[in-house]
Amino acid sequence: NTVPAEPTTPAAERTLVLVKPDGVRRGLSGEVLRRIEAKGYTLAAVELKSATPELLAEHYAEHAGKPFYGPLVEFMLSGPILAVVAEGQGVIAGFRSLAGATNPTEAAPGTIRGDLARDWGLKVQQNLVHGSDSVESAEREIALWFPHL
Ligand code: IDP
Repeated sequence: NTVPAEPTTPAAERTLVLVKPDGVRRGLSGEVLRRIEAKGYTLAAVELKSATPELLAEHYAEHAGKPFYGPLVEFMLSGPILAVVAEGQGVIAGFRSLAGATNPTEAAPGTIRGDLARDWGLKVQQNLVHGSDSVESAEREIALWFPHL
């Protein structure tokens, strides 16, 4: 990466990225980290984790009661997850652009989901990654996945 002309602000924006169990299983963790770094964001924390039902209940509280909630939790418990804190100005929206649309069939080519995920005919979209959607969610989710940060 080219060094920016001016130093970036110290209190840069942060987001929580998860490489979901499908991504880790398919050996795509490195590819996701590569795209985050190639875009110019900084990796502030990277840790392989196992989710718990309690953690997921908090992480996905907004989806409780939706038809895909049960399958979503089951999927997120199906294997290790790579939890990442990425940092940089605009990283919350920027990572969501890198990730692409939630539905991998609709996600644009060039995006993580558009290039690397597909519809497997399952009850839950296995779309490789999660990225926080606002400053409030990012701070809440980082505290959940990285309580020591
Ligand atoms: P996002 O991950 O793109 O922010 P959310 O709406 O927060 O999307 O949904 C959380 C996750 O739940 C999605 O990434 C996907 O794995 C799953 N999901 C969301 N909507 C559906 C759906 O309509 N059918 C199946 N799975 C879904």
